[in-house]
Amino acid sequence: TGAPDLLVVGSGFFGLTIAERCATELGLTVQVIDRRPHIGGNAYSEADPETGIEVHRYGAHLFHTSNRRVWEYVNRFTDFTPYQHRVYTTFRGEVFPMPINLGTINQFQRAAYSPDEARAWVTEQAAQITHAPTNLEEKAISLIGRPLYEAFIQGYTAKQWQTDPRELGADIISRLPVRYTYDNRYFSDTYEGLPVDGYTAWIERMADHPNITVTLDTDFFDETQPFNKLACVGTTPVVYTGPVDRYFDGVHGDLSWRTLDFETEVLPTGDFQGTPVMNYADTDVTHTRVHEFRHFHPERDHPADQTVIMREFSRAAEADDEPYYPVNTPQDRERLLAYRELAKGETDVLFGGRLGTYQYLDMHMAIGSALSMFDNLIAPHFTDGVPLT
Ligand code: GDU
Repeated sequence: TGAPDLLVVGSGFFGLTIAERCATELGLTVQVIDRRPHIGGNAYSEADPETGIEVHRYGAHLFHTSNRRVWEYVNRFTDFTPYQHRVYTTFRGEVFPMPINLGTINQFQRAAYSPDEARAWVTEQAAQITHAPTNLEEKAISLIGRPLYEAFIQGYTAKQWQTDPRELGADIISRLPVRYTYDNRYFSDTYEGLPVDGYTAWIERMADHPNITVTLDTDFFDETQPFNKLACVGTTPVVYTGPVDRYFDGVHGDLSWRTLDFETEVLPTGDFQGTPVMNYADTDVTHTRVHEFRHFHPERDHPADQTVIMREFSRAAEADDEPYYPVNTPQDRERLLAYRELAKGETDVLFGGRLGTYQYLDMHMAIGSALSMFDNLIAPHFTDGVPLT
């Protein structure tokens, strides 16, 4: 016992990648703490007690990456199924494939456009944006034209972000491909799949090292708890993956986050919607999407006459809510710069992950960025004495 070589605050993918690399590659002792009663952050999943169906408690997590190093790294801890994500969206009582592809366009237009004809139609509809798009709305219209934007993006985005789409970054919509083929795969990455025995088994294997101790229900900001900020910063190197504004007590104002609410239901049918994720584009439907978990694992044995669905609702996060998505308005960006300055001055504390950097990182990006932090900052510090920060 005694002080660990490194304290990691947060047991999501970023924190556990750091912990695992430090323990395995450098032989360091690593203490990981998490405020929640379980490991894995928002990637946590568990079997529904009634049906045994794996439920992603914080919304569907689909693993995909084009980064070979990340893919090889994650394959140390789990095998992956050949799952490929596809999404459909309901708009005015009709189901369309998402992301927008030739099938979506032809169904929407009741047409049989060739790829070139579809492109010409969209270009015509997009012509009103003549300058470089600077926000989500302009970017979307420049990509797909106004009619498709109004049908599939505007309402959904209003429900998900409840922020004027002209205040949102263009990068949010650039996440979605637009294709002039009938390929309706959600992701365009080289590697994709779901962990064969679930997310929690994968995550537990990352933490399963004699040098790694994970302590749950432990809040870094609660001075009565072990490994709290006051006691550790300055004495133990820290990798902090919680919200960056929270670390500095909100001195530059709060950053805005979206949180999600979920309504989970077990239904007496073997198939509720015939697909893993159904989006709802209309604003009179208050949820953004419905997840039906059995469809993520068609290879598993599931009950023939029961299914688990989860309706997802989005709203602004308040102080006690789980932050999910950085909203990143111009005001947020200004505050973030101020927090980054403070973070730079924080000796022996590194900030990482979706919350610690206030960036919309997918799982593979969080893992990739943790591997880089390990290579560029942590390993040089512990092997060659280079200052950590
Ligand atoms: N969007 C729409 N309509 C849609 C889908 C998306 O307007 O039908 C817009 C929204 O503004 C949304 C943005 O496009 O915020 C990006 O869409 P994503 O699907 O990437 O948004 P999410 O972050 O909610 O997606 C999450 C994961 C994705 C993927 C997806 C699966 O972050 O990696 O797993 O769920 O359904």
